[in-house]
Amino acid sequence: TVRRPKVLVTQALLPDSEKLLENAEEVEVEIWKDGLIPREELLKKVKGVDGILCTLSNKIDKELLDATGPQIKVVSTVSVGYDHVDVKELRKRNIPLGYTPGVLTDATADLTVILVLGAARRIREGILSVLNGTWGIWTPTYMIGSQLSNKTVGIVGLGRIGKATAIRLKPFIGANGKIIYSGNSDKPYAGEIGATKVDFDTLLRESDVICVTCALTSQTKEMFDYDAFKKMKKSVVFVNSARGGLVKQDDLVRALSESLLGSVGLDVTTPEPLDPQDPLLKYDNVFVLPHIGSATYETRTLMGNIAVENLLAGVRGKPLPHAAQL
Ligand code: 8YV
Repeated sequence: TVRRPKVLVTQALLPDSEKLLENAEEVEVEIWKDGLIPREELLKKVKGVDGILCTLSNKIDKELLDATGPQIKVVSTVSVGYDHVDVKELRKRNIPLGYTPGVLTDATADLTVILVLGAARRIREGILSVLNGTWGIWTPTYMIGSQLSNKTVGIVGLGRIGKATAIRLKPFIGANGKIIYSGNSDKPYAGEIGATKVDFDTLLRESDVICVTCALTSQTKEMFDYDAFKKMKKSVVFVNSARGGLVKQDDLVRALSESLLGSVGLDVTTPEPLDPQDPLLKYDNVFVLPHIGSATYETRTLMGNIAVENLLAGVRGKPLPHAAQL
C-alpha cells in the first residue's frame, strides 16, 4: 500500500482555505486549532510529515527540519515575509518555500497610511482623551499635529507594499510633495509613480515621513539605530509596517527620550506581542498596532488559499505556484 502524504497546519485557517485542504482527499491533514502551537508540541507533530503550513509565529530552523525527517517536501508560510524561516537550511535540503506575495499588498499599504495619519494627527492621544474624560477645551494649539501637504515621503524598500503605500500617500502630499526611496535596487516603476532613488542617509535627512516597507534580512537588520534616528528631522513621522527587527528598539526609545522624533507609528515591534509596560508605550507620540497589516477578511482568505495551494503542490511534487527565491 502507498503511504498517504501527511501535512501539519499550525493554525486554523479561514473556511475557504480549510475547504481547499479537505478537497485534497489523498492527503492526511492535521490542523492545530488551539492558538499558538508550543515549540515542543510542534517538534513532536512535524515528525514524518511531507509538508508544513506555518505562520510567522513558527520558527522554521535546522532543529525543526531535523525533527521532521528527510521525507519533508515543502514548507508553506501564510505570509509574504519569511525571516522566520532559515532559507539556507531549506536550500541545503532542496526544500521549496511557498509564500503569499501580492495578495496582502493593498491591505498592508492601507494600514501603513493609517499609521502615517494616526501618528501625524495624534490619534492615540485623541482616542485616549475621549475615553479617559481628559478631552480638553479648544485652544489653537489643542492636540495639533502635522499635515502631509507638500511634504517629502521617504519609502525604505520600494517593493510591492512600498509602491502601493507611495501611490496612496501621493494625494495627501499633493503636487508639491515629493516621494523618495532607498533600497538595494533601482525600481523600473519608480518614475511612473514619481519616486526618486536616493541613498539611505539622504532619505533619513530629507524625509518628513519615513515608511519602512522592506524585508528583514541580515543586511537590513536593525538598520534603524540611534545614528539613523539622529539624522532624521526632529519633526519626522516614522512608520514601520514591515518587521520589528529592522529597528533597534532600545535606540528608538533613546531617540524618543531625547525628543529626536516627531511621531512614530508601528504595526511591528520586538517582541510581539509587546509588553504593555514596554518603555516604548510610555511616549504619547508613539502609536502602536498589534501586527494587523494584512488583517482583512479578503486578504487573509487569499493568503490562506495560496498557502494551501503551495503546500499541496509541494506534497504532490509539483512546482509551487508562489515559491520564494531561496
Ligand atoms: C502576517 C505578515 O499576518 O505576511 C507577512 O509577512 O507579516 C503578515 O501578513 C503574518 O506574517 C502571519 O504569518
